[in-house]
Parts: sequence; C-alpha cells; structure tokens
Amino acid sequence: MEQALELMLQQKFGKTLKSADKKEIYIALLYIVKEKMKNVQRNTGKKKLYYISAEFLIGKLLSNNLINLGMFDETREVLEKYDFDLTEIEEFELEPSLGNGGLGRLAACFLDSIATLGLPGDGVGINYHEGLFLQKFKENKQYEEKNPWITEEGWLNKTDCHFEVPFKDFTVTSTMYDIDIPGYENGCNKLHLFDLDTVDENIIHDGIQFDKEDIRRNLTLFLYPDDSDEKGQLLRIYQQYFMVSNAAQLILKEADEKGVDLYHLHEHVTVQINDTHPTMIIPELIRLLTNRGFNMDTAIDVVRKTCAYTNHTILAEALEKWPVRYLEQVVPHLLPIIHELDQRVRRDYHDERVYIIDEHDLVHMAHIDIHYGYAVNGVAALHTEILKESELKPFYDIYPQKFTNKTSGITYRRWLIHCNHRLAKYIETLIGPEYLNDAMALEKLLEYKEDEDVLARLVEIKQEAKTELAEYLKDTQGVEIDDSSVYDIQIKRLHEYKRQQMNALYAIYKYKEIKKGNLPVRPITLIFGAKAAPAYTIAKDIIHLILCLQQLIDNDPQVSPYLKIVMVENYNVTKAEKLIPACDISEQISLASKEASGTGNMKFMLNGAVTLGTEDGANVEIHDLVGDENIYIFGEKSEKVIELYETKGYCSADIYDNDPMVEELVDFIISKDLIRIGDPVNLARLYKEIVGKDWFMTLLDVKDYIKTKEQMIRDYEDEKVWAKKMLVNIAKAGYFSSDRTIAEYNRDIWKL
Ligand code: 26Y
Repeated sequence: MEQALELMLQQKFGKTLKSADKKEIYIALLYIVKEKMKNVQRNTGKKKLYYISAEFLIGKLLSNNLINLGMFDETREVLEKYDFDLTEIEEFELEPSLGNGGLGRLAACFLDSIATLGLPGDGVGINYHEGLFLQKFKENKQYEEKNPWITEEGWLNKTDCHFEVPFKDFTVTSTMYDIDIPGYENGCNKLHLFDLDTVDENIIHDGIQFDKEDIRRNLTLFLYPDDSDEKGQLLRIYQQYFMVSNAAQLILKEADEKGVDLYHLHEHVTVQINDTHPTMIIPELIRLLTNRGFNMDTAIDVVRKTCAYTNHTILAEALEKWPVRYLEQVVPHLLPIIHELDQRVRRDYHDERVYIIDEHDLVHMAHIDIHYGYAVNGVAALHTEILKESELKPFYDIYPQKFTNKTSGITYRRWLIHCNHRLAKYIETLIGPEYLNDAMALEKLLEYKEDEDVLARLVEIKQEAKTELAEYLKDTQGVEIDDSSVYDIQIKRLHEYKRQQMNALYAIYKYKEIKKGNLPVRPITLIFGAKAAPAYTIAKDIIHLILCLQQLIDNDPQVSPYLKIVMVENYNVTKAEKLIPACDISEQISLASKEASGTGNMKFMLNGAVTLGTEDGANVEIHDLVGDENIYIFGEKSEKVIELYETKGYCSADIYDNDPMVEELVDFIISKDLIRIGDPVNLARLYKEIVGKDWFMTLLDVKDYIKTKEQMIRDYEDEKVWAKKMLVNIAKAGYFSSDRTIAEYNRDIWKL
C-alpha cells in the first residue's frame, strides 16, 4: 500500500506521502481502491438478482471498501507511519445520503452481504443529485438545506448504457452510473444508479424548493421530494417509473446478451421489489414482453415467477395508493395493463379488499405485488405475523405459500469492524478471526461471561468510545458532554410512532426530580438524532420540544451537572457510526406493532449497548436471544395495542385526567419555563396533540417507560453485572448479521 500510495500521489499531484495533504491522500486512496475493484472478479451464475430500490443509504465508502478488499489494516498502518489518521482522511468524502432511513440502509447492508456471499446480484436505483436534506437547527427549529454529494472525484462511474424512457408527453434518455460493490474477501457486484443528463441543480432555491413541474430538469434532483401536494406526488410517480423502466430494460438487455429465452426469464432473473416504490416494474415488464410478441397470459405468468416483494411497514399512510388519474398523466401506457391485472383479480376473487383498483379509483401498489409476484416477506417475525394475521390477512388466506419472514440484519463490516475497530480487534484476540466470516461464532464470547479481565476490558473499550464521542460532539457541534455520564441514545427518523416525545417526557420527569433534590448518582446524557420530514408538522414540533428542553437544562445550573440533552444536528450514517459504539442505553421505544423491525437496535446490541424497548419489531427477537436479564422491556404488547385500535378503546385524555403525574409532565410542555424559550404555537400544538389524540399512545406506556429506565440507570452502577449484559448482547448479535438474512432470502426466495 505504501508504494501504491506514493505512486498515485506522484502521478496525480506530484507529491509524496511526506508532502501530500489529507485531501490528496483521500483522492489517491480513492483511485487505488477503484483500480483494485476493477480487477476483482464479478459474481456470476445462471440466475441473477436485481434488487430494485428507490433508496440505497450507502454512506461513505472508503473504509468499507478497504475492509472488504482486505486493505484496511495495512492502509491504517501506512497512514499512521506518516502521521495521518484514516478517520480524518475520510472527512473529505461526502456522504451519499441516498435514503431516508431503515429501508434505504437495509438495501445498502444487503448489497454488501449479497456480494460477500458471492451471489450475482446488482442494485438498481436512482442517482439523486441531492441526498436527504441537510438538517440545520435555528432558534430551536429544524431547517432544511440541499445536500449535494456528487463530486468530480468519487465512486460513481459513468457508463455508456442509455435507455429511452417514455412518459405521456415526452421521452427521456437515461444514463447509467455504476458503483462497484466489493464483497468481503469475495467477488464484486454493482449498484446501478440511473440519471438524466438534463437535470439542473440551478433550479433549487430557498433551501430545498424547486420547480416541481419541470421534469426534465428535476427528475433525479432530489430523493423523495415533499409529497404533501399533488405536484410532489406526481414527481414521485415520474421517478418511480423512470427507475423501473430503466431496470426492466437493463434486465432484458442483459438477458438478451446471455442469450436467454425470455419464456424462461424467471430461471435466469429474479427481481426483489423493496417496498412498493418499484412496483411499476411488474406492469412495465409485462408491457415490454407483450411488445416482444408475448400474449398477455404468458407475459403475466413469466413476470409473476420473476418478481418478489418486501413489505416494510404496516402504517396505512406509508402504503402507496396512486390515483388512476395521476398514473394517466404520467404513464398512460401502463394503465391498460393495470386495468387488466385488476380485472383478473376481480374475476377470481370476490372480495373487494384484495382488488387492485378500489372504489375511489386508487391503485393499491402492494396489491399488484402480492397478486403478481411469487413471494411476499415481512422484515421481522412479529411484523410478518401481523401481516399474515391482520394487515394482509385476506391475501394470506389466498396465497399462504407466498408469505415468509426474513428477519433483517446489518453488515458488521461497517457496523463493527469499521465503526468500532477497537472492539472488533479485541473480540478477535478472544475468539479468533472466525467470527468475521461466520457471525454466529460471536457466541463463543459467552465463555468469558465470568471473566473479570474481559469484562473490565469491555467497559474500558466502551469508555474510550464515549470519550471519543464527547470530543467529536465538541468539535462538530460545540457541545460538551460528561464522558463519565451514562449515555442514553435514541437515533432514528422522527416519527410519532417511534415516540421520541415519550423520551422527552422522561427528560421532563428527570428535570423535575432534580429540581426537587432527587439527584441521580451519576449524570445522565440523553442523546437524540433525528430528521423530520419537511412537511410533517408534529414531528417538527417534537424536535422543537427537545431543543427547547436542551436549552432549558443547559441554562439551569441546578440541573445541568446531572442531566444533559444533546440533539445531534443532521443525523446521518456517518454520525451513527460515531454514536453507536459509545452507547450504554439503546432506545427502541416504538408503540408495539408499529416498528416493522428496526435495524438500529441490532447495531447498538452488536456494539455492547443494552436495549430499553417495547415488544416490537426485532426487539422481540433480541429479547428471545439475550433473555430477560439482558434487556429492559416495558409497555403494552402488540395484541393489546391492535385491540385498542380495533375497539377505539384508547383515550389519552382519560389517562391525562386521571393521573396527576402524567398530567404534570404533559403540562410542562406549555409551562412558562418552556414558553419563554420556545414558540408557543409549536408547543401548544404538540400539547394538544398528546392530550387530544395521541394516536401512537405515548401516555399508555409513559409511566412504565420511566420506571423501567430508572431501574436501568440504577443497574448501570453495578459495573460487573452491566458488563455481563454488554457481553451477552455482543455474543448474541451474530444472528442479526445481514449475511444470515441474505442466505435466507437466497434459500427461500431467490434460489440463485
Ligand atoms: C411513501 C414514501 C414517501 C416512503 C418513503 C420511505 C415510505 C416509506 C419509506 C421508508 C420506510 C422505512 O424506512 N421503513 C423501515 O424499514 C426498515 C427496514 O425494513 C425497518 O427496520 C423499519 O422498522 C421500517 O420503519
């Protein structure tokens, strides 16, 4: 590596390792890695997977690629020799934030694992010029700015692959860009991101506003633009069709090149539809096959054997339903096919719940996937059960054989080796390197459960990560946190069902306790990180509350030595990589039944944090694996919650009226103390929402939550007992390797 770096620096900049600056080192490394990836063999085989997704939240790639290519340790050593730190070098890489959250990050972890398992499978998506908005805080509120990531020197490779994509009134010509995805000590796949040469960044003004009707100039400009108005929704249909039309044409082109008989397409190709965003691939493939002479029956039959669908949510508002008239405006050529698909359903099943087009002329995208795909999966055991037993029950009754569960996973190349190198290395000294290829081998750590030296070292490693996080927050945000405090972290998108507002109520509780003189034995640091969708009013109000509480406590000398709130600005993958290794308490507090899986919960566990959570999503499986001793579970269970929704049996005002403690906490939102700091409009709206509606039942669980968290904080003081919990969590995290998840997808669905 030393020689390669010297050579590249000389070639690009006429510099040496001694004279180059950090940015030059970064660029030299980028080129060396890209060169190396060109020579890694492509994963091949008779059948190939196309993983189609509107989001690939890949994060920065340098370290991950170095790890997978087996160059990480050597590179670090060479850089250290010349007084460079790889982490600082990486600062020059802009994060591609090409996703909103879990679903996009999952797609990125999957690409890593697909390549690592040596499976032929490429990602297909959109080359957004701007990633998810940059979040800025001003006057305790969120503001959005554009978030460009494409630079002249980067991981994207422009190809000469172009397709014509027809819309109603015009046709565009796409350009395909590729990013190489090297497997860990294995072959390489690609992420294909489609773009339009005519897209124009100059149409962006005032933060993230732009002309939503100028499709040629805006089509791939932004990831999921504001979908609160009709124009925003239309643009999303344009984007989705652009993505799937390119994907379908790429699939057929590669099939032709391999000489595939298209009547046997499903023996050579499988398509994974990541949520409903790529659903139009089904009518588009049918259209293209009929254009090539297939009759309708045969085209449908082949496509049905080719496509599989993953559901990521049971929230009704996130299940896409497109008005027929919107589709008519954008892709009229798909409508005859969609009507035909609907007619066939109506012919075979006399149950309007499974129709594709409903009585309001809305096209239920998920219904297309389920009828006209060969597999449907949920992303955690509980989630899949809920799909089968309630949300998608009418479909499960028709097609029981299509439904399977695929509990999600994370790549621990990024979420351990890269983000917590110290811990990864220490684990290796204990149980050897086998766990790097077989995550289940982490269980060998259980042998050290009673080993005091090992437990002490785990605590030490956690402490080092906590100190590093404190330094990072000081440098990046100017906030000071006490690294001897307990770090309690909730990082995820801001959504009422994830209940950051409940955590804020805990902060209010603790603030009041400290005011009364009930001091915690050790200071507590509550860390939040979350972006709110620009049009999601209540989510923004919750951010406002948290930021106001942060300011209130910071300015209160009586409370601030014992309690600190930090809301990390612009939470993204890079920040997650700094926060997760440093966490003691992992907040996974969604309303039971609402979080399909969660994957942050897995990342925290792998890094030795202990979960405070509801019986929701993958928390249920974490609970099963680590046992009651090593997780803190609270709150009502999903059965009860589902029943409350069905019977309309929940009334937050009843709890508020009858429980003085709850009333006191909620009232604080509109107290003089907070109104003085914050915006009365936002605070009053949030107060009203919680007392008058509370759709995600915060008040149902808040007392049990506070009680459980208090117990947890007390238990933290017994260092040895706590360290044992850490160890068990790490040891049991192997199940959540995305390598296992992908092996299951392949075994049960793809059969590559
Ligand atoms: C409707 C459209 C604007 C939309 C955009 C993004 C709808 C949904 C999404 C993203 C959904 C998402 O990230 N879901 C999460 O998927 C993770 C991976 O399966 C789960 O772990 C997590 O529970 C779920 O909320």
